[in-house]
Amino acid sequence: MNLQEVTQKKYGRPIAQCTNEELYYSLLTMTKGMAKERESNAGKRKLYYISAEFLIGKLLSNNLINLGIYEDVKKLLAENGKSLAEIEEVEPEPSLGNGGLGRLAACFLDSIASLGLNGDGVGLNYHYGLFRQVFEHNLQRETPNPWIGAESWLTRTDVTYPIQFGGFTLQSRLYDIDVIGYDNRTTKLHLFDVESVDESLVGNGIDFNKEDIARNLTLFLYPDDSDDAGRILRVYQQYFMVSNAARLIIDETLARGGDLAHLYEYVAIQINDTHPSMVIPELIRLLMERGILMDEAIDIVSRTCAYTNHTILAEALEKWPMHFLEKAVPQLLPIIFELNSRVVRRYHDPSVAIIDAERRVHMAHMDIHYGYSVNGVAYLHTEILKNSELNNFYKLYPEKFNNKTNGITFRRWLLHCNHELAELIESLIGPGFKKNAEELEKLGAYVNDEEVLRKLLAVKDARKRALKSYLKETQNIDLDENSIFDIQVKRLHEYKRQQMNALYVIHKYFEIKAGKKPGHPITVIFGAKAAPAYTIAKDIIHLILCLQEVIARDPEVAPYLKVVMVENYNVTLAEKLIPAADIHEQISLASKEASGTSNMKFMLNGAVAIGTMDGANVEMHQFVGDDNIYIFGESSEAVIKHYEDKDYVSRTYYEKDENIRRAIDFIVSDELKAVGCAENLERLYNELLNKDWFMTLPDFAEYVETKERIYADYEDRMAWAGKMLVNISKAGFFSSDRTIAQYNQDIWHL
Ligand code: 26Q
Repeated sequence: MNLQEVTQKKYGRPIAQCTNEELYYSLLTMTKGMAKERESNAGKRKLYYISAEFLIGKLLSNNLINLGIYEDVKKLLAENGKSLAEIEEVEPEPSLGNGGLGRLAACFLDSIASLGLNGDGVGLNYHYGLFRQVFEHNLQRETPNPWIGAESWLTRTDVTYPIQFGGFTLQSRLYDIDVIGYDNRTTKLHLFDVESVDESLVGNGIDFNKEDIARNLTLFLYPDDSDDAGRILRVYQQYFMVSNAARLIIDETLARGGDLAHLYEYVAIQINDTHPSMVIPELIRLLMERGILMDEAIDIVSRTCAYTNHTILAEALEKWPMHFLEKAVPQLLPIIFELNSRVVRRYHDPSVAIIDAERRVHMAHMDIHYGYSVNGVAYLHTEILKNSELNNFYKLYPEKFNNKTNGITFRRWLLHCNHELAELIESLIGPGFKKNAEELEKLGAYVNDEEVLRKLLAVKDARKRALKSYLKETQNIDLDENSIFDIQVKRLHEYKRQQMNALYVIHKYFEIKAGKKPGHPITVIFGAKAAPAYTIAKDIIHLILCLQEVIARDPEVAPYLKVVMVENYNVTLAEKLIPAADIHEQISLASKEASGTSNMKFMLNGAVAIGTMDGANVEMHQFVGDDNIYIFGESSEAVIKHYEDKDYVSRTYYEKDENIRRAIDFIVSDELKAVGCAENLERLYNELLNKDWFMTLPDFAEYVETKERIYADYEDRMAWAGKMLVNISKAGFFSSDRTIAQYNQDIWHL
């Protein structure tokens, strides 16, 4: 059915007489119908990408692009006096992820479908997602983010399973979202829900009864750092996810004529971080229920499951207290004990045991022993896993370890979010890059072509103006489009060092007051959610919001320096911010950022990075060379050594460096306290002075120098445009199509 027919059937009106809302729901219906026609399940082995998070973003435009009808629909709407951009605004954004790991899973589904691979995603249908961030009194407050209306991208299915927990059973229900590949097949995102979920449980903010599992199980995604009360709920969620996944996998395999004794010939399971790790004992348990003996079940599952590690932060590696599992999933304990005793008997090494001396279950250890592949997400990250964090495991199973450097889908992060740039590229090198990202290399031929470079700068200016009007309309923020847009957007975490960027802002504030005016005005833009229980992260947000206010009110400084913190940073905002960036901040403490993926999105959109030798920045630097990226800071080896030697004392930097002292002291100045909360500001001041676990201060002086250099280089517009062009032309490697092709070649063998 075409759009005219759909609006007639649904609303009894032609397009021209429909509201934007009616048009959105009509396009939704039409797109779902077209997706259905492209479904296919070809291939013997099928991938199940299990993940607690799929940060999919809005789907309408992306689906229209991947169906190849975006331009036609846009034109048809325009002919009827309607704007596709306005219709897109009707779509709510689901927040089914925290950040990088969840967005990566969404990019991977797009590439799996676009490459025509046989694979689906499996996760949970959180009704309120993570949370919606609002700012009040320069503080973050959390509210629910509902996204499921009467009509949505979800399709209710007949699939339902009884899922047993300690003492009670819950009935599940599967909902599907179509994943439409670019000019290719449609695969599925399977989201399991619980039939008894009750949205009325949520009262003020995001508080709800944590004990009422039957009614709360799929209300919220647990944030990446959480209070204890909710931690056991996360265990219930994880088991619910993997038990449903395992049953679906068994049913689909049998329906396709496969036999469970050779499950690994029919199925590959990718475990996205340790959140789905209980699929290993659960699948063993279900196979044993179906008559397969323990030894064989363990062997089958070990040849089916592969594990991806996304972090080396010790506190983020999941270790569940035994009594949590005893309470929530007692049926898994005999299996986990058996898996552990086999490891203990074989290796006699407590450091590789699954259950430790404090009776905590190390999920990653289970994955490594009982999976056939362990991969990191960028070159440096995998090297650190092999040589330090997981070295004891690497020595046991060198053949299991492999690297798969992350990637992003160019459909969303170029074709959809930056039409102007995509058109310019196509006019220069033809449309081939849309299917084969490596063709972007051809842009290298234009690096000295002034006419092309001018056009590139014009595209950037257009995107900066577009961001200006969007932020004015949606958040009442005023931007100066003639200033340098210097952007840091990512989850708020001390290791990502937003606090270092904020200290630089303070430094610059003093410099401007002392008469040192920058060549161009500078706009420093932040976007970040902090986990609700992560106190220091929230204090850093508070600092940034207070700085925003103090600087905006200072007539001496405001014309030259502006701080902007956008509210509720999400995929939709990323799509507006990234194309408008001149400079992007990738300034994590070396060794701590596994990969980063926004770095790739900015690069593809012609922004220039200032960053440390961390995560995928290392590979970006290798591709673009010293002239096109601004690298600073201690090496990962040096950082790892500081932790080993425990020799870092932040106060010595404060005492010996005047700039640092002036900036840190300003956090607790009367100016800031006048707009902020003394308690929060003092806590942050003390943290930086007495602890600074993620070593902000040692890199600060070099960060300042590098910022001065990058801002100075921005003044030569032609040379800068050359850097933009080199970044775009070298971004092809970071396509998730490449990443997925490598997963398939080395791990999945579909
Ligand atoms: C763990 C225990 C209890 C509650 C929550 C969690 C939890 C939830 C989410 C732990 C970690 C996460 C998310 C991690 C994440 O997003 N990691 C990022 O993954 C990206 C994709 O590989 C990388 O690019 C980033 O470097 C990495 O930080």
